[in-house]
Amino acid sequence: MQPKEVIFVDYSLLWLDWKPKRALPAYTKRIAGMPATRQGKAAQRELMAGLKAMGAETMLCGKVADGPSIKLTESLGSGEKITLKRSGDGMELIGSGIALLYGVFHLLRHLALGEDYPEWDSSPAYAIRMLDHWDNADGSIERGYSGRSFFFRDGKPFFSERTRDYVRLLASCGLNACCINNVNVHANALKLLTGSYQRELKRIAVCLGEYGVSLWLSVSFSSPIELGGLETADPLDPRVRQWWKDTCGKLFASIPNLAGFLVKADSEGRPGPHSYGRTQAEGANMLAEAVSPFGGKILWRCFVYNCTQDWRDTKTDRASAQCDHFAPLDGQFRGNVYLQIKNGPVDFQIREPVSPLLGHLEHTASMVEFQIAQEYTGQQKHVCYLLPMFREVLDFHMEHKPEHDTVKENISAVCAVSNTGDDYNWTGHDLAAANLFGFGLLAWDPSADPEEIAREWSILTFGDDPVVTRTVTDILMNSRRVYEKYTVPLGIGWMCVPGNHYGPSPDGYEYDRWGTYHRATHKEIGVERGPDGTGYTEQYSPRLAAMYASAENCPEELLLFFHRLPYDYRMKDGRTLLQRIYDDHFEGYEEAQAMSDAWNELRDKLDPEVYARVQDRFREQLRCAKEWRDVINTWLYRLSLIPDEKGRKIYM
Ligand code: GCV
Repeated sequence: MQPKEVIFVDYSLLWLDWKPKRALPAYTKRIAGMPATRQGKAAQRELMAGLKAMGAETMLCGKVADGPSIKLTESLGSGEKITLKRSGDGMELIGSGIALLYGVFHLLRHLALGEDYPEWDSSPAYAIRMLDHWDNADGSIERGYSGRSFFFRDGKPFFSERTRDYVRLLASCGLNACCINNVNVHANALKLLTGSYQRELKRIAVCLGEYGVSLWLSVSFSSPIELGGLETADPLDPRVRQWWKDTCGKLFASIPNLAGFLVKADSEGRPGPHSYGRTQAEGANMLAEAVSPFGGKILWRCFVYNCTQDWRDTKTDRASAQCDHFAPLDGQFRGNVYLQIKNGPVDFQIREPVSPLLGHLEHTASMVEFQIAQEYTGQQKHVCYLLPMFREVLDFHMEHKPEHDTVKENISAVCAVSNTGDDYNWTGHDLAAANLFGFGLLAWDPSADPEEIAREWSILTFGDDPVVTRTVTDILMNSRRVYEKYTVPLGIGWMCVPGNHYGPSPDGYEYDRWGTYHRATHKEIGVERGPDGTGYTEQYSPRLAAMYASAENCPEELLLFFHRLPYDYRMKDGRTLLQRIYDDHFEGYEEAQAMSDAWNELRDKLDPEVYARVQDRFREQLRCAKEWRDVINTWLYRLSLIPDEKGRKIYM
């Protein structure tokens, strides 16, 4: 007799690891309805498996059930809209196959949270809710902090059961698009466009499709040269246009569920239309035309700036670059181009103003790009829950129109740079999984409450002990402000170690080419961005421009983003600017200590391995927070020779 095969899953299932429930409503005993589509069938399978894991003795009943049941009513052609309604003593889910899947995950989540009849009538706010992987073909991940890629291995796309579980995780929080490779397209990844990896890509694509997740690829603008043997990638050259059309014809025919391309062009050394004297619109439109016969779309990144700036040049302001390049082109992009815009004007710092470009596109589809990979926010060694920041951005009024002028109403899609890898817990820090889960829920409903999301995530992940839930929710909700306090002050950003972006180095980027300067002297710090400075504030609507341009009216948390100020500048509460920075750093460290202590209190309430893993991360967070505190405070003291008013230790 063959030994029975045992399958070991060497990773956690995160919030999909349904816990047994003491009491479940009677309707969980029966599933009625017979979905016909692949996604509908996946919904039924997930429902069955989820209920069983919660301890229900569920059976499939065919079209109708005898007694209270969960009825899956598949209605074709209704998009992603889902209705969950109480029907007698049971529940009925009505929607297309994919909508049923979203509905099933909603039902399971709410049963796990203890709600008996979670009625829901919902459509997602955006048709594209996406994760962008910066995974390289060799399996490494640019800005990856949780292991290696599970999409690529040994230079090729790679499929495993983990791919399926990842896609389940995405669908369970409402995400429906995934770009699997890095926007910096290196040698091996170029070949994704050719027939070389068709079989592997197809497997991934089919698996994604079963859970309603479309596949996207990052492509290099100069592929016609690198792969096609042409001497140019000029978007107006007929040979280049034909090459893209032919390549797309073959690719879309062989990869089902391929939705389009993500493109980083003319950005940080990547090739793009500017090399040929063409505009960003001409570049994007050429690709848009090539994918259009297949219903494809082009996501065109707006991260275009001069990254070879001379630090002596005090006129060029990196923050202005995106608007300078893209605002004048509004209306010139084809209908299947989406401009992908980072949430802030610079680069995913812990505090930036909202990118003004998000208010300038009246006639062009746009999407906001967040980063849940914690590149500048503690690299998944520090806890930093980013949902409150994302909500601030989405709720921000751009004030160019009398109404419907918030970012969430202006954009057509959302994406985030993924924070996942092949670590056991997917995200390095166990608490970083809240960013993944939360981003999905917020992408579905941009009005979702970050605190409620944190609470739900905690219960689904750690169980429903109220002390654990309160503690974890508090840690998450405080974490961004704490991180901000002990790292970079008042919106000035950067000051991190060049290259890897972890830990303090206040002058690290100061004489470099990346355009991220603080220009601190013994008297003052910051770059003036009002009309008498770089003029960046003028990119906002008049009221916002005036508000940001005045140090007095500028929101204090952004004061040093917009202004160059003396250390003795008086803050609203009467403290000097410098004292506020000293205080923030001392307090930030203490508050990080308090978060770590709070976690330690949960020792007896959590799985010992999870507890220890997170405790380890807190140890590193505290070490690093102390480093930030002492380096920044000492550096400022050495420049200014102004001591801390409270006489705390600063090093000489
Ligand atoms: C993928 C920052 C990061 C880069 C990243 C780039 C981008 O500069 O440090 O690693 O490249 O942003 O968003 O394209």
